[in-house]
Amino acid sequence: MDLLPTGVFFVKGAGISKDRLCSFELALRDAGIQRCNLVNVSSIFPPKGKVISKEEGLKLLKPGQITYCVMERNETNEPNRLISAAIGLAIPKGEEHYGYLSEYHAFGEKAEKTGDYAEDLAATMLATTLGIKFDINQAWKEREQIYKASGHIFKSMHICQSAEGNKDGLWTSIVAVAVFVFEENGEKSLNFGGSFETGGSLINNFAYKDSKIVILPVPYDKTSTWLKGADKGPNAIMEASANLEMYDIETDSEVYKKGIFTENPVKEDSSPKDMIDAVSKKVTEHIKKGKFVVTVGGEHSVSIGAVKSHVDNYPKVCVLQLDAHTDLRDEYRNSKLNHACVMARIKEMCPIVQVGIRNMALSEKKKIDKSTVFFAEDIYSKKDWVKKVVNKLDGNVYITIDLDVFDHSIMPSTGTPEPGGLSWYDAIGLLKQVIKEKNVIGFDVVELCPNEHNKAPDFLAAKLIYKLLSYKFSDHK
Ligand SMILES: [Mn+2]
Repeated sequence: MDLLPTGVFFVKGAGISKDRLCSFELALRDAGIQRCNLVNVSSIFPPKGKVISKEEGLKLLKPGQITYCVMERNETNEPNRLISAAIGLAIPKGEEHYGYLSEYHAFGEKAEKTGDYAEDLAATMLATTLGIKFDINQAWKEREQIYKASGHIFKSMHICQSAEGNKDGLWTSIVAVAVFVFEENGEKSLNFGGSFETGGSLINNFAYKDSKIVILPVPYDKTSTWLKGADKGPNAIMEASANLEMYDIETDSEVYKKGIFTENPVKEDSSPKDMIDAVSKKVTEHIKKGKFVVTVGGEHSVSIGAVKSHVDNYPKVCVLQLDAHTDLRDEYRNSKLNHACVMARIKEMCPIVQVGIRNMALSEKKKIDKSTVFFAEDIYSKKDWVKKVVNKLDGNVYITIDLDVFDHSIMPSTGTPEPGGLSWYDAIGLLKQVIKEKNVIGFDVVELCPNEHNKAPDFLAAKLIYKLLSYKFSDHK
């Protein structure tokens, strides 16, 4: 069982009763967590953890669930006695290091003071583990500036509940709680086989700085035109990747040793444009740090952002598209950013070569450049097509793979399955040659629409990614 929390949310509450226990229960009710079996744990904020809203967090809890939390409580039956309880949090920059939570309670102290104290505790604990130099005798507000200026601490915060003892001497209880959550969807890391063997948990085996390769999941599916479900693609590929052998026979290599780091998924989905901008921003960030980025969709429109980053950061880029469809419509369903328009947008940025095409509209026929389109039926009947494709590619090559390029017999899990597609060996034969002869600078794999009763296509997608990385990064050519 993987018990690495993906984040926390904060709640607080107060309750009054003639019984001490009842007042505590009422405080939990006020906080909204009375339905769970709460387990107090010590106070580490996990690497890559996120702070989510109370509303989001409460939705994840089921009645009776064993729920891990860091809780501080306080109580009194002395009339008018001021009580407070707080939880502080300090999160480091970067995703490798853990952060700290802290519990603190006080009597006769206002909420703000108690809250600041708890936050100070958490930040100072974190500062000591990060080696930040500071003077413990300085006031919190001054040290807060030093911590933040160090560039190591991303954020600190606190939550505090205070109350005055009931004037008639009833018990007054208060709680401040950080509740840990374990989100299943899209939160686990793609690990391509690594950490199950050693620890059983799905965390990155390699620190970001030691990783040559970054996997960026983008579980986006807002513009699909037929079957929905591409948003589940990245997670299905992640699950399948855990079953890969890390040794690749053909290249006699273990490419994971170059370091494969899986990013948190890009979840921006307010509009296609916002999603594309968010992808582009993330990919650029990694390219600038010298990483080779693999973007995992999601539907095909996620590629627009990924291609843009590569075009912006590399000279003379050309895109090799493997797809059943040309995706060259200028506009579809009132959107220029629909997944049916992806290549029209990419073509505005750089030259393209299209492979595996076998379904298009008459309007698209006018848009294709016959010299750079390789229809599936031509591939089926010709022997030297791989060479011809490679010869059309000029400059740095970015590859976008819509999984519906594969024949629907081996890849039925796409939003728009098509008969007559490429076999596994057709596809990897081409890709191997392209990677051997050209400088491939990045790629994406999109449009997996998983079917829970057939895992083979999920595995195909995971293996395809690993295979391409093996071709790219092994010395065996
Ligand atoms: Mn497509």
